[in-house]
Amino acid sequence: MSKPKFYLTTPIYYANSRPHVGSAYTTIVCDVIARYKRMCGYEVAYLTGTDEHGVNIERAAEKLGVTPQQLVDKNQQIFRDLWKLLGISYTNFIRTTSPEHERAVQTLVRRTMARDKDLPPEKRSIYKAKYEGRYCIYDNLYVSDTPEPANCQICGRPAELISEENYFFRLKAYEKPLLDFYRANPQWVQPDFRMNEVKSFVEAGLKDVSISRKTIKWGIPWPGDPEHVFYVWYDALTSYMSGIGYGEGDIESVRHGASSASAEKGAPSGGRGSSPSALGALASEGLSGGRGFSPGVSSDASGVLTPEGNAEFNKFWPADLHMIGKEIIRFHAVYWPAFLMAAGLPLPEKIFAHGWLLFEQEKMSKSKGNVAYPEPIVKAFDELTGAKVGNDALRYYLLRETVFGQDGNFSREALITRYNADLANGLGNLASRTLTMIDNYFEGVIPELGPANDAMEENAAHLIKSAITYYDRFQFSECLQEIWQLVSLADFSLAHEKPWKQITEPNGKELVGPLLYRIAAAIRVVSVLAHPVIPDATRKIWEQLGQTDDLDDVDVKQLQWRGLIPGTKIGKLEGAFPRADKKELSERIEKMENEIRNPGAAVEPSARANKTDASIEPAAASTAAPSATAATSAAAGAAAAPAPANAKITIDDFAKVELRVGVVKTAERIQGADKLLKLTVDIGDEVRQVLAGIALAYAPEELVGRKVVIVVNLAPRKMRGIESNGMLLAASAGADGKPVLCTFAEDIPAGSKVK
Ligand code: ME8
Repeated sequence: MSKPKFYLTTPIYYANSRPHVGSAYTTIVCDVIARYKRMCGYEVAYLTGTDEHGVNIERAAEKLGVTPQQLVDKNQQIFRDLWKLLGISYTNFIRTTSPEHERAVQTLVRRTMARDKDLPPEKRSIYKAKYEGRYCIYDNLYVSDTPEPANCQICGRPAELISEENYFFRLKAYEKPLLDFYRANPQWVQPDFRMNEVKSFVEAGLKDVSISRKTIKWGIPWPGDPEHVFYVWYDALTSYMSGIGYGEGDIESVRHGASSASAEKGAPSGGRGSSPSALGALASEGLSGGRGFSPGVSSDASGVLTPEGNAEFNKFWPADLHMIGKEIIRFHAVYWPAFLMAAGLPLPEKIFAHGWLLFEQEKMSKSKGNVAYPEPIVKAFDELTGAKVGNDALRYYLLRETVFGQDGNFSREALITRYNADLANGLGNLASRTLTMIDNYFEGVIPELGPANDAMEENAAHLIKSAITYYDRFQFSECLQEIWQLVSLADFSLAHEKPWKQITEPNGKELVGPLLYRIAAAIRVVSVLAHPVIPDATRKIWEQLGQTDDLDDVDVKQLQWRGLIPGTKIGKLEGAFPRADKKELSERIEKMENEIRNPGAAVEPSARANKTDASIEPAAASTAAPSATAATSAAAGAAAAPAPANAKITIDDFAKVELRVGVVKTAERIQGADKLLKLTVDIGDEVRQVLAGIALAYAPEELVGRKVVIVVNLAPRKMRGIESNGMLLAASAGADGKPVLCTFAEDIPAGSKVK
């Protein structure tokens, strides 16, 4: 019998920089769902990928002096490498610069235009017109549709003025079909409160959106009008289809405008999925919700969803789940269904918009630079514990700590605490003690349970059910709490019944055998239930319990506490989760993170403390640096080593450094760091925290109100666990390199550019 299908996607991540813990979060969550669904008997397609077009990619490449293609080629590999390190079981990876994707985007727009070709121009979904408005290049967001200055509502930065002729999508015409659709599918967006937000947004009125650009060169050419390239969201969203083979079928049918007719042919009955053109239908039939655009169309043996898709596409589309962060809900729950309605294609089954991981109360984000990276966490855990536990540690922490859907804080300390408490002292310790006793007292053979009617069995049965319900609802934290109840229960039994004492009694084996069976059976249940979240350790424990089936394929819905067969020989014993030293591990992670932020410049945190300020930290060093050259080279990211005194840089090199006038608002000493001061500096549009190695030359009080020169585009970094976000410029005088701050004799406002 063929398996039911389940198709889920992560967002297609921007390839302008490397992934951070935020991007890993969504990918890990999707991996947990994919693994869980496989254990429920589904055939899973799991798509992730990289979004490789757009201005932010062009800019990032320009800054680095490479072509956009070189940049995305390099970065997409970093994403893939990370997913490998994190054991992500994706099945498809789409790059938006791939020829398959380019073909798919062009096919989708052709299909849409072909369906409209008999409609009057004012009814067509796609048309050409002049666009003028403000656009945030960092978040790829239309901030306003008027030319007046405006700041981006996501990142707060000033948006750029855009004025050009574009292709537009007539989103306004989809207000009613969308609202009808939401009404007919009230749980389409999850959590529920996000569905309400989406509804209110559409109810407030939609505007048509531009879906092409003339000024941008880095994008997919518009079919038949190559001066235009696709605007990132039409391009990016289509990756959910190109990633599983849309555009790899009969493209000629679209090219010749025959797609609607042929697509209609195979549409499943009930008119779902391949309805007539949305606008045509709107105009002529007064189309309403529940008809035409419902999610849930799956291809059957005879059904061909669309001739432009290959067999994989026809099998897996529509997606069962688009998992995204809350900031891109509008694109997924408003634009995307409208684009699909216009193309007459079925809509995804569900969109889940989760909350943000915050770092020091702010959204972790590449553009703000306040990010934690997954690689140092995984590698430092593995190195310091001598076991492959880092991946599970990170996955467990991310799913256990935050109520899924809401925002949550990320903290390295909390991660290590959680690891030690729940994994090392919890499951790991329980498994290792139990298996060692079975090895010692029963020659490594699972003992009999005996005739006893067992409360543990009842508990386990109840818990299996509720864990499955939580998984089905994506309530991961609650699910893990539930599973760990069994760990606590088993722990309690051991502590209470003390098998190491009982075994010394004359009938010791009869007493201890059933107890160890009960606990081993509980551990087996935990291994299966927790497998989607901590795949590495559960596999290890599973094998140590002597289980031979592939854990990935165990049917979670058939799981039974008594599935552990007495007489089974246990495997080779090995601790699943060795304990981690918090301080040492935290320092190791920090050091590795600094190496990522400033390649080649990392110095052991402890070693740094022993050196002079000039070598403590690049940021502090610069204040005491011998010349401005050192500051600029560090700021340009060219490792911390100063350029040779006579080396020449180009004006473009210099232009990479953004210098501004700052006004010191507060200054204070840092306990235990004689030479460092912690300052807050007003740089015009924000107040930054900056650490500077000037404490021996300046008293904090004399700095408040003083104008300084600050490098504002230097990647933030931590010193003594405190973040420094910028660098003060100073000359250095005398043999001891005493820092003298750069300042201004004239009156000059904070935020003015220095060049
Ligand atoms: O938006 N907390 O790509 P992106 C939780 N290319 N999740 C986070 C996060 C955080 N601090 N930071 C990022 C794009 N994410 C587009 C998507 S889809 C067709 C195109 C996760 O690289 C979260 O899933 O900015 C968020 O939606 C996504 O990364 C944004 O990734």
